[in-house]
Amino acid sequence: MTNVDIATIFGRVADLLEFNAENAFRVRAYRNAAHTIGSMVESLASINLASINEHSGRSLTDIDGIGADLAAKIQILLDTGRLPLLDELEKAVPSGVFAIMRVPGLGPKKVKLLVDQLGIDSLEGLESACLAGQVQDLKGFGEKTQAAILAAIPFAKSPEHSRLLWNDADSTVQILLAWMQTCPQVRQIEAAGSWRRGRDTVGDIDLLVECDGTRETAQAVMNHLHAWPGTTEVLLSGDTKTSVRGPQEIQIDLRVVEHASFGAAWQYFTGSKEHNIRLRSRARDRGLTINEYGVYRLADPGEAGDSELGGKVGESIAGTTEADVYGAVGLPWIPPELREGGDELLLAECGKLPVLVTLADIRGDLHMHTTATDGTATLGEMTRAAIERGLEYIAITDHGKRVTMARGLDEERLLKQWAEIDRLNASLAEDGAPPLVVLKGIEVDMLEKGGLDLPDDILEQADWVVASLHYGQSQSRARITERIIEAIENPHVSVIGHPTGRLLNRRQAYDVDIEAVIAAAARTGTFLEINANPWRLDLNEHHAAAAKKAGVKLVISTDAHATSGLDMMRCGIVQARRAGLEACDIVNTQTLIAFHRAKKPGGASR
Ligand code: DGT
Ligand code: CA
Ligand code: CA
Ligand code: ZN
Repeated sequence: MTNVDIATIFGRVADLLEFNAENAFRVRAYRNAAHTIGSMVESLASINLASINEHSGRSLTDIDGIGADLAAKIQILLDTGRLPLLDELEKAVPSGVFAIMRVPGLGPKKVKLLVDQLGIDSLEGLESACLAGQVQDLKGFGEKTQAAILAAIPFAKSPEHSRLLWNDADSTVQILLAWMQTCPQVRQIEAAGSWRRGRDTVGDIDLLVECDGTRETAQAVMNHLHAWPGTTEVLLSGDTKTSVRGPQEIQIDLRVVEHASFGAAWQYFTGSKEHNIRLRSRARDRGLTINEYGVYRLADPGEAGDSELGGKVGESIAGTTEADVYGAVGLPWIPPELREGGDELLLAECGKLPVLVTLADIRGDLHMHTTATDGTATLGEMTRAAIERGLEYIAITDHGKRVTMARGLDEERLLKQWAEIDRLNASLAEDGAPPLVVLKGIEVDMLEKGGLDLPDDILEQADWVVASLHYGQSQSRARITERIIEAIENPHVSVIGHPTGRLLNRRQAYDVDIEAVIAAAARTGTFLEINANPWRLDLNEHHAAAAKKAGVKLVISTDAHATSGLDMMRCGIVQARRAGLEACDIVNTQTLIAFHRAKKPGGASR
């Protein structure tokens, strides 16, 4: 059981408890636990092992939001791989319910109404009920909701839903690499495919192993994958290739290659397909051919057809490393995040590849929540966690008062929090230079009718103002764009949070003229956020690249709602790298002094 498996199971329990209208606190406990566990880097299995080992004081209950009851459930899951509570809940619920819950906007409560009142038990049933106009008559639905559901059904049915979030795939990749390294026949192992390119979602995991080239060792390597505790099914098993099903139904493809071909295979199976097509065409222009085994001189270049092995293949000139493969066609090595078939070959050719931002460049995190609103850790706990992660500054940005569900802060509570931050900074600075500075921030909401949910005379006292749009997401494109540009034009707003509102696999972006937003941000010196939450990754790589081109600076923020959420910074970094961003494009790579200087003049001066 990986963290992701356990988080998925707890999330399911929360959905089903809510579906059954059980106690709201119990629902929230499971949902929070799922959230925390899903974003933890350290595995629950290893914490559990450490706690069994007498020398260590650590235990599962040390984790935010995990009490004795949940810890016991985690232990059962780690021991048996099953949770009796979930089995029980699932038995009592019609099987189509889970598919219906995937429709954006249909939470467990609404699904319950559909099931009870209309007897709907599948997406198809839901579709015909919408077409027959039955759904709009249910309490809390209406004509608009019915139309929205109908429009969202293809989205719920789409194969995109079988794609894993990058962060989930990444957890599985890390565990797999560690497992495969325990196989004595493995000389080298790497992961390729969309995971390596850092796509926001991953269709399947591609692994590449080098061994000594005999049939027996290849078989031993593949058997080792079959014996992995995460493998649930062997889908295919050939001489040098095998596919299995792993956690969260993800398919894992493993190929065994020889030393001389490892770099070529790694390059080939990293893709993207478009990138490879362009690289091959470049090779052909030079009388070469590239395939997954290496780069070869074409014996008769004139006959090089369009096929991958077109032309007579001659002498091998590269294949052991990726750098050799690119070098053979006169290019420097290209970072995987850029290999999408855009202008990367051109940039590589003229020596203009960007020096992509890395996690080590990050000095601050400028979007996070505490127990004052919907976070699970206190101001002090978030601060300590940030210091442990080597950050130099953070901004506390709890919700403004519009977000009533999260007990959003009114003027009085916000000023109280800021006074607490002043005291905290003073105590951090007691023994000389403080390890970290806490900035007084707020995440204000752009109201449905326009304007923000806190007044300017409060915002002008903030060090940092994130403005986000959480409500009225189905308004027209013109209206939403207008609301966001109004916020951008407010001199106190430093940055627009998760500018398009998308939630991967769950909710499409709201309809917004992103070009107009970028232009307004450029005009006013307002920053745009790359929200690092694995569900959001918003701005996406295309928008972030467009923002850079327009001269807008970006901020990569975790939007952490728990201490473990701070570790999601790396997901945002991957997205920024896909956008071709360098450290100088990202505001929170700056020192605190430079950061204050870079901010919009309307912000508070210190
Ligand atoms: P995914 O798994 O859907 O998230 O995306 P990828 O990019 O990982 O795609 P996948 O797993 O089908 O294949 C991995 C890489 O292998 C892909 O990026 C490029 C390479 N590849 C696979 N099939 C072909 C092919 O038919 N032609 C070429 N040129 N490359 C291929
Ligand atoms: Ca793949
Ligand atoms: Ca694959
Ligand atoms: Zn937030």
